Amino acid sequence: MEFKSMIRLLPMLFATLLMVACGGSNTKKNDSAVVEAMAVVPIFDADSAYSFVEKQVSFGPRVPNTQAHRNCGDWLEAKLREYGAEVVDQNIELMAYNGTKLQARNIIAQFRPENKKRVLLCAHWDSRPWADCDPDAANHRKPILGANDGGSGVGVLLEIARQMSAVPATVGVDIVLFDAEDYGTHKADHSVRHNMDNSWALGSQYWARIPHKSPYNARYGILLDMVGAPHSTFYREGVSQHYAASIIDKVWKVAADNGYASYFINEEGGFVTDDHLYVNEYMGIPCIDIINHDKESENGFGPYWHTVKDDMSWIDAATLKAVGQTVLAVIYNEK
Ligand code: AHN
Ligand code: ZN
Repeated sequence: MEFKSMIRLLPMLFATLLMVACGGSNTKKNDSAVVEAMAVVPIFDADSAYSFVEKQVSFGPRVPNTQAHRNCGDWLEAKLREYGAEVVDQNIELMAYNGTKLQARNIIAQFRPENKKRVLLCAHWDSRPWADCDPDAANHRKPILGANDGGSGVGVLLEIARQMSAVPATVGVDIVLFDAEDYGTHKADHSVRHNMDNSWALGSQYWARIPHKSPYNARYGILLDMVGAPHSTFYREGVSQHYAASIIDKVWKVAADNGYASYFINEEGGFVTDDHLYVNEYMGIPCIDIINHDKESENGFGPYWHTVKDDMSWIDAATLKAVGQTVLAVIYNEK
């Protein structure tokens, strides 16, 4: 046998050996069925994910129409190409609720684009133009760094991309980084005519109407939003529960099996208007939102949320690990 094809067989061999090693009480006769049930899941490197969050934050606030936003977008695309994805972007002008024209960019990274069996992973990469929840009113018109709100989900997805470049998953994966999620109504603008829920998630609203490929399909989607705060708690978010309860079941079970039940709480949380809403509503693809719900905080997301404090001090590698390892296990178990 050629050495190259040996290497390709190694994961399977390893899985078989594992079965032999731990199979004392296993009475199954059908070895191939047993091997099939075992997926080799890469080890998510939380320090690497952390550094990807740090890198995004180093550009400054990634607010549409700013140089930091353009620079970070270029870096994200280059990184995803480096990890072997076929990357396309949607450069679009989106109208914010206040009439501002946003030069926005959805970044779509396709792994194994020829594969019909696909899973969608997504996060928003922009950061909010205003710290309108800051305790200090002097900050209410300042942009946020968005280490957790934006940076964390993208950081986890970049590390998953890096892992897929080393050992591809069986299914095709699309990593979609949405722009202009966080340009929703400023708290002080509550009386404006445009104060409505669809002022948020502009990039995903666009993509869900006009995807990069038509028709677009995926078995399901997983959105990551605010997945880096220490001791985060992820509940069964309402929109996800409504459209994609079985996907929550699957992901929360994998999390528990991997020892992350203290993060993934098997109880209902509130409804959140987020990028997944439009993937569910417009595309009909069941999509869940893994989003930190902080029951103790006033706004429900955490004391840093939409404040100038959303910096690296709110990023904990242990939380990135819990989320990243869980999502990796979910996609590497797709056949
Ligand atoms: C609303 O506050 C309406 N939705 C929260 C979505 C969001 C904002 N995620 C991150 N920042
Ligand atoms: Zn936000």
